[in-house]
Amino acid sequence: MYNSGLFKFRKIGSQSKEHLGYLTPIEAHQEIPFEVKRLYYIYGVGEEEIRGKHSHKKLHQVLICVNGSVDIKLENFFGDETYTLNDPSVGLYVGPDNWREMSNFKDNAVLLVLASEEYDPDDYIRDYDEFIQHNQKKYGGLK
Ligand code: T46
Repeated sequence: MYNSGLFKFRKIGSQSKEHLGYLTPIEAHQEIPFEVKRLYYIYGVGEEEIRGKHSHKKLHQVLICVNGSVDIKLENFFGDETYTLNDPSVGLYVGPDNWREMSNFKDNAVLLVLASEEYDPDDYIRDYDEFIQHNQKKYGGLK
Protein backbone atom coordinates (compact mmCIF):
# COMPACT_ATOMS: atom_id res chain seq x y z
CA MET A 1 0.00 0.00 0.00
CA TYR A 2 1.10 3.60 -0.57
CA ASN A 3 3.61 4.87 1.99
CA SER A 4 3.70 1.70 4.08
CA GLY A 5 4.69 -1.94 3.85
CA LEU A 6 6.18 -5.00 5.46
CA PHE A 7 9.81 -5.95 5.29
CA LYS A 8 11.92 -8.74 6.70
CA PHE A 9 14.93 -8.32 8.96
CA ARG A 10 17.80 -10.74 9.16
CA LYS A 11 17.14 -13.67 11.48
CA ILE A 12 20.40 -15.17 12.60
CA GLY A 13 20.14 -18.67 14.01
CA SER A 14 22.53 -21.42 14.83
CA GLN A 15 22.98 -24.16 12.27
CA SER A 16 24.50 -26.53 14.83
CA LYS A 17 22.15 -26.01 17.83
CA GLU A 18 18.46 -26.29 17.02
CA HIS A 19 17.09 -24.54 20.14
CA LEU A 20 19.62 -21.74 20.57
CA GLY A 21 17.12 -19.28 19.13
CA TYR A 22 17.55 -16.28 16.89
CA LEU A 23 19.14 -12.85 16.82
CA THR A 24 17.81 -10.03 14.66
CA PRO A 25 20.17 -7.09 14.28
CA ILE A 26 18.96 -3.62 13.25
CA GLU A 27 21.80 -1.33 12.26
CA ALA A 28 21.81 2.35 11.38
CA HIS A 29 21.65 3.02 7.63
CA GLN A 30 21.06 -0.67 6.82
CA GLU A 31 17.72 -2.15 7.86
CA ILE A 32 15.77 1.07 8.48
CA PRO A 33 15.07 3.63 5.71
CA PHE A 34 15.65 6.64 8.02
CA GLU A 35 17.84 7.72 10.90
CA VAL A 36 16.31 6.44 14.16
CA LYS A 37 16.04 9.29 16.66
CA ARG A 38 13.67 7.66 19.15
CA LEU A 39 12.26 4.31 20.13
CA TYR A 40 9.40 3.36 22.38
CA TYR A 41 7.41 0.25 23.09
CA ILE A 42 3.78 -0.43 23.89
CA TYR A 43 2.79 -3.35 26.12
CA GLY A 44 0.27 -4.48 28.73
CA VAL A 45 -2.62 -3.55 26.42
CA GLY A 46 -5.98 -5.29 27.03
CA GLU A 47 -7.33 -7.36 24.14
CA GLU A 48 -10.38 -5.11 23.76
CA GLU A 49 -8.41 -1.86 23.57
CA ILE A 50 -7.72 0.11 20.43
CA ARG A 51 -4.74 2.48 20.44
CA GLY A 52 -3.57 4.99 17.87
CA LYS A 53 -6.46 6.69 16.03
CA HIS A 54 -4.24 9.39 14.60
CA SER A 55 -1.89 10.17 11.72
CA HIS A 56 1.44 11.97 11.52
CA LYS A 57 2.40 14.83 9.23
CA LYS A 58 6.13 14.12 8.95
CA LEU A 59 7.03 11.10 11.08
CA HIS A 60 8.37 7.86 9.58
CA GLN A 61 8.23 4.76 11.78
CA VAL A 62 8.91 1.04 11.76
CA LEU A 63 6.68 -1.12 13.98
CA ILE A 64 7.92 -4.51 15.18
CA CYS A 65 5.90 -6.88 17.35
CA VAL A 66 8.72 -8.41 19.39
CA ASN A 67 6.35 -10.62 21.42
CA GLY A 68 2.76 -11.82 20.88
CA SER A 69 0.52 -10.49 18.17
CA VAL A 70 -1.12 -7.20 17.22
CA ASP A 71 -3.21 -5.93 14.30
CA ILE A 72 -2.29 -2.62 12.67
CA LYS A 73 -4.92 -0.98 10.49
CA LEU A 74 -3.60 1.72 8.17
CA GLU A 75 -5.65 4.10 6.07
CA ASN A 76 -4.44 6.77 3.69
CA PHE A 77 -5.75 8.68 0.70
CA PHE A 78 -5.29 5.69 -1.61
CA GLY A 79 -6.77 2.86 0.46
CA ASP A 80 -6.55 0.88 3.67
CA GLU A 81 -4.99 -2.35 4.85
CA THR A 82 -4.75 -4.36 8.06
CA TYR A 83 -1.51 -6.13 8.95
CA THR A 84 -1.14 -8.76 11.67
CA LEU A 85 2.31 -8.46 13.26
CA ASN A 86 3.37 -11.63 15.09
CA ASP A 87 6.96 -12.20 14.00
CA PRO A 88 9.89 -10.31 15.59
CA SER A 89 11.84 -10.57 12.32
CA VAL A 90 9.21 -8.55 10.42
CA GLY A 91 8.88 -4.75 10.42
CA LEU A 92 6.01 -2.60 9.20
CA TYR A 93 7.11 0.70 7.71
CA VAL A 94 4.53 3.47 8.25
CA GLY A 95 5.15 6.80 6.54
CA PRO A 96 3.39 10.13 7.08
CA ASP A 97 -0.33 10.63 6.36
CA ASN A 98 -1.43 7.16 7.46
CA TRP A 99 -4.25 6.93 9.98
CA ARG A 100 -3.34 4.03 12.28
CA GLU A 101 -5.24 1.86 14.73
CA MET A 102 -3.60 -0.86 16.79
CA SER A 103 -5.93 -3.58 18.11
CA ASN A 104 -6.14 -7.26 19.09
CA PHE A 105 -3.10 -7.12 21.36
CA LYS A 106 -2.68 -10.81 22.20
CA ASP A 107 -0.29 -13.13 24.04
CA ASN A 108 1.45 -10.36 26.01
CA ALA A 109 2.08 -8.33 22.88
CA VAL A 110 5.00 -5.94 22.93
CA LEU A 111 5.05 -3.46 20.05
CA LEU A 112 8.44 -1.84 19.48
CA VAL A 113 8.47 1.35 17.42
CA LEU A 114 11.50 2.98 15.79
CA ALA A 115 10.86 6.61 14.90
CA SER A 116 12.55 9.13 12.61
CA GLU A 117 11.95 12.16 14.89
CA GLU A 118 11.89 13.11 18.51
CA TYR A 119 8.47 13.28 20.14
CA ASP A 120 6.44 16.23 18.82
CA PRO A 121 2.76 16.52 19.79
CA ASP A 122 2.28 19.03 16.93
CA ASP A 123 3.08 16.36 14.36
CA TYR A 124 -0.11 14.42 15.27
CA ILE A 125 -3.51 14.72 13.60
CA ARG A 126 -5.92 13.19 16.12
CA ASP A 127 -9.17 14.31 14.52
CA TYR A 128 -10.38 11.97 11.75
CA ASP A 129 -12.14 14.69 9.72
CA GLU A 130 -9.02 16.84 9.85
CA PHE A 131 -6.97 13.84 8.65
CA ILE A 132 -9.31 13.38 5.66
CA GLN A 133 -9.12 17.09 4.79
CA HIS A 134 -5.33 17.16 5.17
CA ASN A 135 -4.90 14.21 2.78
CA GLN A 136 -7.48 15.54 0.31
CA LYS A 137 -5.58 18.82 0.13
CA LYS A 138 -2.19 17.08 -0.22
CA TYR A 139 -3.06 14.18 -2.55
CA GLY A 140 -6.37 15.22 -4.13
CA GLY A 141 -4.74 16.24 -7.39
CA LEU A 142 -3.06 12.83 -7.75
CA LYS A 143 -6.17 10.66 -7.96
C1 T46 B 1 2.15 5.93 16.88
C2 T46 B 1 1.69 4.68 17.50
C3 T46 B 1 2.15 3.45 16.76
C4 T46 B 1 5.47 10.54 24.92
O1 T46 B 1 5.57 11.29 25.92
N1 T46 B 1 6.56 10.28 24.16
C5 T46 B 1 6.51 9.48 23.07
O2 T46 B 1 7.55 9.28 22.38
C6 T46 B 1 5.26 8.90 22.70
C7 T46 B 1 5.16 8.00 21.46
C8 T46 B 1 4.16 9.17 23.47
N2 T46 B 1 4.27 9.97 24.57
C9 T46 B 1 3.09 10.18 25.43
C10 T46 B 1 1.96 10.95 24.77
C11 T46 B 1 0.73 10.42 25.47
O3 T46 B 1 0.52 11.14 26.66
O4 T46 B 1 2.54 8.90 25.76
C12 T46 B 1 1.12 8.98 25.85
C13 T46 B 1 0.47 7.93 24.95
O5 T46 B 1 0.69 8.27 23.58
P1 T46 B 1 -0.38 7.94 22.45
O6 T46 B 1 -1.74 8.06 22.99
O7 T46 B 1 -0.06 8.77 21.25
O8 T46 B 1 -0.05 6.40 22.17
P2 T46 B 1 -0.58 5.50 20.97
O9 T46 B 1 -0.27 4.11 21.36
O10 T46 B 1 -1.97 5.82 20.60
O11 T46 B 1 0.34 5.93 19.70
C14 T46 B 1 1.72 5.67 19.71
C15 T46 B 1 2.51 6.87 19.18
O12 T46 B 1 2.15 8.04 19.93
C16 T46 B 1 2.23 7.14 17.72
O13 T46 B 1 3.19 8.04 17.21
O14 T46 B 1 2.32 6.01 15.67
O15 T46 B 1 2.03 4.54 18.88
